[in-house]
Amino acid sequence: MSLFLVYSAAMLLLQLVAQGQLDMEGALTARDRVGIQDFVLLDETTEAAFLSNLKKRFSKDLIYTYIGTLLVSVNPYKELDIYNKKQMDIYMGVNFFELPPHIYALADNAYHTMLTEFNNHFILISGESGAGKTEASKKILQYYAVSCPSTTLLNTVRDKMLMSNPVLEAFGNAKTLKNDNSSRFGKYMDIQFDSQGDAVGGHILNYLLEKSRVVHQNHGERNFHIFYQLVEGGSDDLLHQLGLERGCQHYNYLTQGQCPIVPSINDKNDWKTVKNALQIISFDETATNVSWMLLQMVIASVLHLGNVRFESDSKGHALLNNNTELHWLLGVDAHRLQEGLTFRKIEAKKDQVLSPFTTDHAIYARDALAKAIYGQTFTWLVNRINESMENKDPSRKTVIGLLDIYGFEVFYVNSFEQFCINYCNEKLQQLFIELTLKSEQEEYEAEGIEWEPVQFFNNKIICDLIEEKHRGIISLLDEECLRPGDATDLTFLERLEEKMGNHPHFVTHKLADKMTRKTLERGDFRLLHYAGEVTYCVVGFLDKNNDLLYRNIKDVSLQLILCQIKTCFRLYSRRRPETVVTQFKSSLQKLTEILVAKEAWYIRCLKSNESKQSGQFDEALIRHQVKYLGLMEHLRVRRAGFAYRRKYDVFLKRYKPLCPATWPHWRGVAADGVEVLAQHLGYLPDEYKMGRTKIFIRHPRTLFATEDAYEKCKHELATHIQAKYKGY
Ligand code: AOV
Ligand code: MG
Repeated sequence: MSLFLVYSAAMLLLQLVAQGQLDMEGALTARDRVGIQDFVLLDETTEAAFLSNLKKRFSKDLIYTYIGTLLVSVNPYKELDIYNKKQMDIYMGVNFFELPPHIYALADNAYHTMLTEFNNHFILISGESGAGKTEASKKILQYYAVSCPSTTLLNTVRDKMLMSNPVLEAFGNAKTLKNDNSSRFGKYMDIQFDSQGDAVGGHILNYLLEKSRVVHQNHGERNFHIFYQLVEGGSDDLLHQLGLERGCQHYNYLTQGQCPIVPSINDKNDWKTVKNALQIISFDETATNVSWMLLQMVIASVLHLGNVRFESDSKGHALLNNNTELHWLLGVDAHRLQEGLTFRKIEAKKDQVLSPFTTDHAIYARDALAKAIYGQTFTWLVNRINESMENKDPSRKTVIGLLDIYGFEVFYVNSFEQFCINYCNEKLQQLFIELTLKSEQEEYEAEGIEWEPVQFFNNKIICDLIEEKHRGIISLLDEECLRPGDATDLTFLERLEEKMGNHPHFVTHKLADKMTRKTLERGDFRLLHYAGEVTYCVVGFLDKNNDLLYRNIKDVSLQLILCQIKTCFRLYSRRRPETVVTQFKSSLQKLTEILVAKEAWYIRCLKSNESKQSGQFDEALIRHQVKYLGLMEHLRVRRAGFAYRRKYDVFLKRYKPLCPATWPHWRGVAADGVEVLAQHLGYLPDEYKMGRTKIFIRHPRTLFATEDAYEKCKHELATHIQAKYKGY
């Protein structure tokens, strides 16, 4: 009887929904007031309508809007009171479309799908620099750490996962012109869950840290936060112990950007946070104490190294100005380091010859050492964090991967670092296209479902231009790096011009005037990326890609602090190491493989304005992002198609209790069972399609009503059984 009531109610709901009488948005007035919460329900799919909806919502502090299950987020540049435990509780276990859009809804939906289907997921967060990716990834991690049920009393792994953020941000983020807390490394984090849904472990993969920042910062930018935190927040005793003076003005490596103080950053407080976080991350006190001391020594050593100065002798050879700084480089024989910084060791047969450096060479050697020390320390830190978050019981686990990388960026001068960062974004856009626009349409074709094809720009052509074997920019760069003799940044540029001159996405100074009417300097080339034009200056490309340390510096650095914290220098191997960009390329290839094996969720972050102001909706800027992120195409594909699809057997297995003919067993082919079920649930003919292997449902609300009916039915069944057996 009660089950019948549930069926009837569900069917009524379904019919109302299908007839459009029951709008998810509620009353029409509310819809006018706050805009539409899912773009799929927008009356027209024009860019103007899209932007107007986004703007309306933004003005009400509604920064989240869906396109089906994709979440669009607009950076509010102010704290909103929507990220607290109460909000988390509201979103826990509730159907996706039942509540206003929220990042917690997406996190929760991924989580519950993972639990019911026992499969792996990933959340791809994209958008340009300053759009809100890192903030989004932190919100998601907090959601899992705080609100998933916990079977253990001690939430140590969760705490460690949460605490990994401030630590890695201190060492891997910095103020840039785009973002006061810009990620200067890529991060992919697996959050591991056991079969009860308890978060039991985590693992981080890090991608290409922008090491050059350690020794050089552009005007208006800073070095990594941790340096400022130490010299501002470290105790007098500690600074004394490390031979440091308070205040960043004393350090060459901290003042090149001429903006050591940033109003939005409190280095002193952040230092405390990092210290506490490291304590939580450690396994045991003594181990951390040792490592924390070493970490501080490394930071201090880099600062001291930056203050090492050279002068020329009468022959133009480099001499150390004074060597007091060197004594602070812990564990190093000052004499050998001095030699390493001013001479190059050349091995001729069995003899070793010392060839003196010019001051330029010496500075180069010094900076190379500082970058290497810092880079290796960062890797070491990630490894330590991984050890501490390791899942002790790896049986039956599923994961949700969170990807937060550096966003697309264009500065006044763009160098090798921007080239790598923008290439990475180009790859992720390609992955998005492959997994959504392209595969969606291919799937309809494979399943024999009718649909309206949607045109979209495929950025594969740009990915190929950069990474194609033997022909792409990366290959040409590597060839120049490995070519003995007279290879320079300019010969690399010449090779590019020779080979790429006719490519529609490549512009050299020779062609620039004709194509874009913007002049290019001789040492520049321009790429027309999916997200816009970027002019790269080739100066430094070869050096940064080679990332070499002179041999005797390597010998010295082996003795150095790093040796004590047991990291080995990759550069120490006899074999010539792979170039930086080639390693990066293969790590991105591996990342793609990791991701495609999982079910995908997307968050597209939009930057609301360039001046980091709250309440400013820069329409032109947002239109540009909506365009290049392919949001309109995504919406059209969603509208032309079906929001939800499931294999027949999976669908039947879940919903068969909703229909007497399929419950408890359906004896025929799964597809037929699904058809019977759909008829019984009152799906209208236009609302669903039967493909070759899957059922396709047009609107999420149809599924949502079915899911509701299922939940009620489960509940009814349980109550019924309890009541029946109560007397026994
Ligand atoms: P990004 O990760 O996308 O840039 P962030 O996540 O660091 O950008 O966001 C930049 C700044 O915008 C933050 O420091 C906050 O001040 C603000 N912000 C972002 N999201 C929110 C939010 N949901 N609520 C309030 N403020 C927010 V980069 O790492 O540079 O690509 O490389
Ligand atoms: Mg970031």
